[in-house]
Amino acid sequence: MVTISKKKFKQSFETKMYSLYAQPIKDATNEQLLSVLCCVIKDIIAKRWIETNIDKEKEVYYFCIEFLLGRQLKSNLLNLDIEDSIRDGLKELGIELDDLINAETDPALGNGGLGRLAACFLDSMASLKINGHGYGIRYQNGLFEQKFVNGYQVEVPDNWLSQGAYFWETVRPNKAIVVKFEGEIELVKDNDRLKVKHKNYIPVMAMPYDIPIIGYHNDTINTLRLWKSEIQSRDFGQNTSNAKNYSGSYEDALAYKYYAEEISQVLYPNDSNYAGRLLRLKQEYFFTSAGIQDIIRKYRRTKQDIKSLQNKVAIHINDTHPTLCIPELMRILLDEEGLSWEEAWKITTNTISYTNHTIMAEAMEKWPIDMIKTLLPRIYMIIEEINRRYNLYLDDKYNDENKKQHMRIINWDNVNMANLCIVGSHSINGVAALHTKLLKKEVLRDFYEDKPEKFNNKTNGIAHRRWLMSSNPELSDLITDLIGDKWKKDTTRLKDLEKYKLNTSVLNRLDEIKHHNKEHLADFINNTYNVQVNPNSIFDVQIKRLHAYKRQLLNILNILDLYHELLENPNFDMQPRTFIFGAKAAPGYYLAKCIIKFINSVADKINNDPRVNEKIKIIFVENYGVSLAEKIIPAANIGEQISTTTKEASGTSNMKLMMNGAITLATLDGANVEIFEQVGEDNIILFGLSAQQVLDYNKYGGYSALDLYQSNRRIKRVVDDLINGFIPNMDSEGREIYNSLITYNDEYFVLRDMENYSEAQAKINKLYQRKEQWNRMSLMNIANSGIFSTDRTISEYAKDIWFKGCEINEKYI
Ligand code: 26Q
Repeated sequence: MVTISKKKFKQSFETKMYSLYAQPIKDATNEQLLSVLCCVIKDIIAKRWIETNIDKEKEVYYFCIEFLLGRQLKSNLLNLDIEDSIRDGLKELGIELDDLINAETDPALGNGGLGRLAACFLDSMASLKINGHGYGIRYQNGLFEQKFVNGYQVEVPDNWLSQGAYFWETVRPNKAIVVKFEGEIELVKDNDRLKVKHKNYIPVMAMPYDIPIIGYHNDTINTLRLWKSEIQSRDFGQNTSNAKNYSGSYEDALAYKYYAEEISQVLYPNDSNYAGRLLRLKQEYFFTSAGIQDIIRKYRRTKQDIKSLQNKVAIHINDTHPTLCIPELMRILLDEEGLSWEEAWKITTNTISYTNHTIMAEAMEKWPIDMIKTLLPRIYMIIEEINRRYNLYLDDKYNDENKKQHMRIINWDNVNMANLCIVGSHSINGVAALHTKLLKKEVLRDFYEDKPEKFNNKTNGIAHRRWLMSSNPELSDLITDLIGDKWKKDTTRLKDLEKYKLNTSVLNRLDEIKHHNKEHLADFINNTYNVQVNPNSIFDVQIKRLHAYKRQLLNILNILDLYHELLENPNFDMQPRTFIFGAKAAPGYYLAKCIIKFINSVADKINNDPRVNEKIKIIFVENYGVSLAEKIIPAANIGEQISTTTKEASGTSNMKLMMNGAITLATLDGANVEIFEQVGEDNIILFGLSAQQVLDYNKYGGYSALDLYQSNRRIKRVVDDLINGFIPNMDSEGREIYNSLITYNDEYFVLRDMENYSEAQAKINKLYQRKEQWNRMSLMNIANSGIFSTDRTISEYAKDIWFKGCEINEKYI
């Protein structure tokens, strides 16, 4: 553990300020002060960062095309246990730590759940002392910044590097790697063997930028290595003699620069709809090839037999985006290490494991073979051979043509990436119990029946250090006052809180803290959006990407229904509510954007109607992301987890909200099922179709949205509002939503679940009035949230997947 005295800290801070900026502290901007502070912290950790890198045990490499880190300063200070001394030291220098915390950019190098999960995993791997490192892409532009203009989402490029640099990163030019695109493959005879020669390829340099990942109160400092794409410059001594020969013209040079730099320029802003864009495929190969080459280079330095790779290295691919790890590792083992196919295949499959994050067909990656063949000729040859051998296996084992079609890696001139992952890895996991069950029984049934031992569940989690300790310090302190601080390292201890469930003064304390958090959020909303909200109202929160299956539409239609009820009957018994939405839509997802416009328009109408103003407020926060989540979640009374059952693989905002004492209002989808199992039926509000009902409707039909609309007065009333001008300026967007519900028969069962949802909301209305019971539910949620720490998730990955059968596994049992 590091310690730093206040005196030493102040000295280092001043010295750094002079050497970096040659100016006195009093003249520095907050950004400059922050950069100095980051440098001082990096100095403090440098030695241990180096030491962690001297590998002693098996290492885990977590490949993910996005890492949604959030701000790092506060979380680093917490994990290093130096927040107090640094705060005091800064104060004596006339600097407020909180100003620097807020001056940090929030790197948005991810879309949502998947990228944030990857960030939580890094935190937990370091905190559990696992040598686990991340590999990803250093996008020049992260996820777009969202602005609302007349209620419409407008996307503004994110420019997180505008301060010139990211203060936590260290660039390592000596570790740059060349990634080869396009060109031709020649097989040359070399004695008895065929040697592979890649000619006329386009070399792109992958430049590593390392970010330290600091473990909680331990000496582990892992690395997140993000690759930036650059032109290959001659200085780096890698042999590229077969590279494409440019004529040397100015145009050529510019075209080449553009080709290289484009690759890490921007994060794709989709989180559910795969569009087969060439640039995306370049990104996928770029970071997987750089990462795999990096791993092998490091391994070679240990001088161990390449055949033992699996004993020293575990490679995890997060969803199918890094699938090309599989043929890339094969390529190196075959072409560079000279192994036989069988040897290479065994090492590859034993090293690689894969997580699936979705069952939605439209999100499944399928790449046209022509695209892969041209962009990655050698990789395509290897995929073809994997496919050929797998087809032999299938033909030998099965007669059912349909089944075999389904399982092929190359099918209809496309490479099915999920199938390649399943075949090329030793472990396939889903992200919540229900999701894994659906994979086994429905989506991947044929593969499961073929190799059941490969399949397993790893229910997601959240980093409780960020999502409770750091973002909700008051609650965190109360918990420690009540049960001591062992829960910080073992969150299952939160269960000890249950003994206070009848203790009125503890329940009141909990209520007070929630109220403080709500006041803070209300101030923020008032200052930022100029809307007054009442901290005594119920804060009802839905924060996640905007997608039809997540059903923000169900939420807003119900609000509209409440509005009508209130207008009809001003004495309608209703606890005041503040509905809070935060969501970005993929820029090309038109229906989602229409829903944003609709929510904003309804908000505009209701917030400005004095007849209901005391009862309902709607806030749609602009540019929802990690930093906003940290403000909103501690203040939530209700977490809306209302996806169409079967569609949400897990969800993770459900866990964050629960851990902060919100009551979950949910369908039995994703990890909501497990939340329900943890808290019991008294402490969660459920509604909606069951998974089986949804599966049956999808299989056999039997649902008519039109019938429902025609027969239910209240449903008809709100659906008509989409097109009758009741909500102003909604003409084409309202029609689009209306059509999705009525013309296209409500694919996500919004109307089908509407009545049931509204009953659940009415139940909440009643419950909230019994304050003590409500607070007890809140306490029970916190007390039973421990299992949802990523510390639990990661120790399961370690035990069952990465270190299975290894000596160090004992640590995780
Ligand atoms: C694919 C191809 C081309 C461009 C983009 C993509 C792409 C990018 C991101 C596809 C999907 C994603 C992200 C998916 C995601 O976030 N899934 C969520 O993962 C969470 C963590 O497991 C779950 O909790 C959510 O249920 C799941 O929706």
